Amino acid sequence: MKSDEGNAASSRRKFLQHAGLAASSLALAPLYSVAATTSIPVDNGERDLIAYPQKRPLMRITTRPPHLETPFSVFNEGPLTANDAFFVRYHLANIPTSIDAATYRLKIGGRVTRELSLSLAELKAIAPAVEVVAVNQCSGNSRAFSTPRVFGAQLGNGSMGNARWVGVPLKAVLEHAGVLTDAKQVSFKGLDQPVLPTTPDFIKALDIEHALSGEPIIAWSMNGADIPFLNGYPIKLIVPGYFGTYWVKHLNEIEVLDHVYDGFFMATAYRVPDNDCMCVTPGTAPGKTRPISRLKVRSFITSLHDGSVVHAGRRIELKGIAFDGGSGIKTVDISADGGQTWKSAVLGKDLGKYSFREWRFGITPSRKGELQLMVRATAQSGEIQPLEATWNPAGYARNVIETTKISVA
Ligand SMILES: Nc1nc2c(c(=O)[nH]1)N[C@H]1C(S)=C(S)[C@@H](COP(=O)(O)O)O[C@H]1N2
Ligand SMILES: [Mo]
Repeated sequence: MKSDEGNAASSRRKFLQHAGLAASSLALAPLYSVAATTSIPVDNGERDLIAYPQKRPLMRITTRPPHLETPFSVFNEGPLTANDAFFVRYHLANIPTSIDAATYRLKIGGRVTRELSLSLAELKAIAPAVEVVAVNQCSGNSRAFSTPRVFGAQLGNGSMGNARWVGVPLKAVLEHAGVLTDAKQVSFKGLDQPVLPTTPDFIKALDIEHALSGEPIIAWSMNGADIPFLNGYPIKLIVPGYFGTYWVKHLNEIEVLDHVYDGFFMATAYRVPDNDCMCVTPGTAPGKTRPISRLKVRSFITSLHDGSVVHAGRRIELKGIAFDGGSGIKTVDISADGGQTWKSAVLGKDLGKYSFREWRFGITPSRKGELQLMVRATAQSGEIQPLEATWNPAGYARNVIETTKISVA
């Protein structure tokens, strides 16, 4: 909330110092060489842990552009994901390496009564700041577990995170510009650019009703600090309940359109089968598709992982997280018998319907040997996680009930 331009400028300097880059550099050099490696439980699941500016060592998926996943143990640290541990995803290799907060402008144009070019100070003055705790999850989170396997970045479960965002409602900014009555959609673009002219630019769009709903916000603060450079400094579109693909980083152009935006990242990419499960028979192609939208309900055990060892007769407290697309979490249930019987976990503090919800569950394993623990969340909307994984060609929106296999010694 206090991120005035002085802070912003110092954050820019810090970024450059840490990066050891001149402002003209194109590629973002990692700070350290490979610190260590870790792995996710799939073939070719080894991942280097690399520290980028403002980030602790994260799992590298790609280098150019940087694509980093959060090591899963981070989600046991608390319901908010620390800024230095938050995952990073870009599509275009030409990402900014230096941003000057003093000259930064957000342009609003298209079907509006007056075009705007707002400085950060003007943006912040448009309306009182609002705050939301919301999960940013990549559509392809957990894609590596799709069977049959699918193309695309082989993501484990670390392309998600939960943060407290502060900004102004998108609605207030659009109303300031004056939306014309023929408006149908609003498009959003950030500072990053394709390297080749043939590569489509990363532009996303929301329906005008959604854009004016008061829900999406243009944020400048993440967990009480400036948004880290790689997460979209100085401003990012926050679309609570929606997949991360709409959360445009380094947001600098908003356009109100009198038609449905038909660029590559809406019309071709980030689409799901047009049905409730967003799924098709594994290995087949969908007929009709639609743009991906709301998150599906999910839950994870965070306090134990596959291979953890516990002791027979000794009580353990399981801990984890659950979230959905914005109705809020109703119940989290645990099964220790392959899904035949379920017992309710105790829900932690409610940080809002778009947030991770922590849960806890006490259990005393009695028999030695392997123990499979399953976790299942039910949303306030009634949506519940499926026992069998659903499938679609892009591996989007995975939300099968997770099973953690531990050893009782
Ligand atoms: N400018 C810009 N914004 C972007 C993207 C991008 O490539 N460029 N990728 C989107 C996708 S697909 C995801 S999952 C989120 C990731 O946000 P993060 O890098 O802050 O974790 O950013 C979104 N916003
Ligand atoms: Mo994504």
